[in-house]
Amino acid sequence: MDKLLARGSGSLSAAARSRPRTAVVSMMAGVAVIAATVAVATSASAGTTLGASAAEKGRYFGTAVAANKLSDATYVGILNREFNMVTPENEMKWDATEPSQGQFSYTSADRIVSHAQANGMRVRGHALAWHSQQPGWAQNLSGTALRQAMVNHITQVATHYKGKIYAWDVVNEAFADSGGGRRDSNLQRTGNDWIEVAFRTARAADPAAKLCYNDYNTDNWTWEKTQAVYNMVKDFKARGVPIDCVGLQSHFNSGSPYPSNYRTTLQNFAALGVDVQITELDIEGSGSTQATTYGNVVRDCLAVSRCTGITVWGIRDTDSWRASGTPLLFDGNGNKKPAYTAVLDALNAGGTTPPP
Ligand code: G2I
Repeated sequence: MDKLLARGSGSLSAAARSRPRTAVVSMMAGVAVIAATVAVATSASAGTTLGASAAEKGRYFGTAVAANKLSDATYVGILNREFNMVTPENEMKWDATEPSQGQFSYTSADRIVSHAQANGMRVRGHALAWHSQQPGWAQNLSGTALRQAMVNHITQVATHYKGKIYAWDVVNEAFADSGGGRRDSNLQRTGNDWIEVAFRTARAADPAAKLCYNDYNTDNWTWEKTQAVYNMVKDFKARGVPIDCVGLQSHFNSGSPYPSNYRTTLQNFAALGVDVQITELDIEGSGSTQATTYGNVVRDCLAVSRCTGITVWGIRDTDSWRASGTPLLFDGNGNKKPAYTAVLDALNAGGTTPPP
C-alpha cells in the first residue's frame, strides 16, 4: 500500500471514491468498521472501472475534461466512476489563463481542479507554452518581450497551481511534422533555447510537479519527428535540463495510424530516464477494429514500466474534438463501447500483479 501511495497512484482515489457508499455505515460504527468497509468497497471496485484497474497496475487512467460539461449529470457520472486523472481540455491554455497581459483568469481551470480534488483524482496541467491558443496580445509579441511574457506566464500559472498538479505539459507541439526540426513559431523565433528556459522556469515555480514535453505524431519510432523529440530529450538529460516525462498524444486515425512499433517508441523514451505518458489518446473507428487497437495501446503501456498512465481525450464520442470519428470509449448516450471493454480487459489481464 505504501508503495502505491508513494507513487501517488490511483489506489488513493479508489478509496476516496468509495466514501459516499460508506457514509451511512461510517456514522453508525467505529473506526475499525469504517476501515473494513472502505477496504471491501475498494476491492469491490477494483477491476470494474478504468481507474481502479489501472491503479492495480500502478498506473492512472485519465480523461480530458471541459469545465462547461461539469453540469452534465451523465458526463460527471462517468467521470467520477471511471477516471482518476483529469486534464483540462482548454482551460489552462495561455488564452484562457492570461487573456490580457498580466491579468490572470483561473475560474474555469479552478473548477476542474476543485472537482478533481473533491473526487480523489489527480490533474495533468495542459499546457504552459504552446504556439497555438495564445491570446491575441501574445501573438503580437516577439523577441525579448515575448520571451519575458512566456517566462512570466509559466511562473504565474505554475505558482497558482503549485502542489496541485501531478504533471505539467510544459511545452506542447514544438516540433515540425517533417524534416526533423523545430516548428516555426513566434516562440521558436525568440531563440532555440526557449524550450529549456520554459522547463527551468516551471521547475523553479513548482518543484514537485513532473515536467513533460508533449507532442503528436511521435508514436512511430521510424518517423523523423519522433527521432527529433527523442534527441532533444536525450540532450536535455545529458545537460541537466529538468525534464521528467514525455507525453505521446496518440491521436490515431487512418492518416496517423497506431504503429506496430509503438511499444518500441515507449521503451526507447523510457530508457532515456523519463516517464512516458499517453496523454490525449483517441482512436477513430468503431466496433472490434477500434477495440483491438485500444487494447493494443493499453498492453503496450503496461509492458513498459515507466509508462505511468493513459489519458483519453474526452469521455463520450460526442465530447470529442473529432466527434465524427467516434474515437472514444463511450457513445453519445454514455454507454460503454467495445473499446471500453477491450481497455478494461487489457488493464485486468494477468491478475493483480504489483506495480512495476
Ligand atoms: O486538437 C486536439 C488536441 C491536440 N493536442 C493539444 C490539445 O490541446 C488539442 O486539444 C484541442 C481541444 O480538444 C479543442 O477543444 O485543442 C483545440 C484548439 O487547438 C480545441 O478546440 C478549441 C476550438 O478551436 C475553439 O474554437 C473553441 O473555442 O476549443 C475551444 C473551446 O471549446
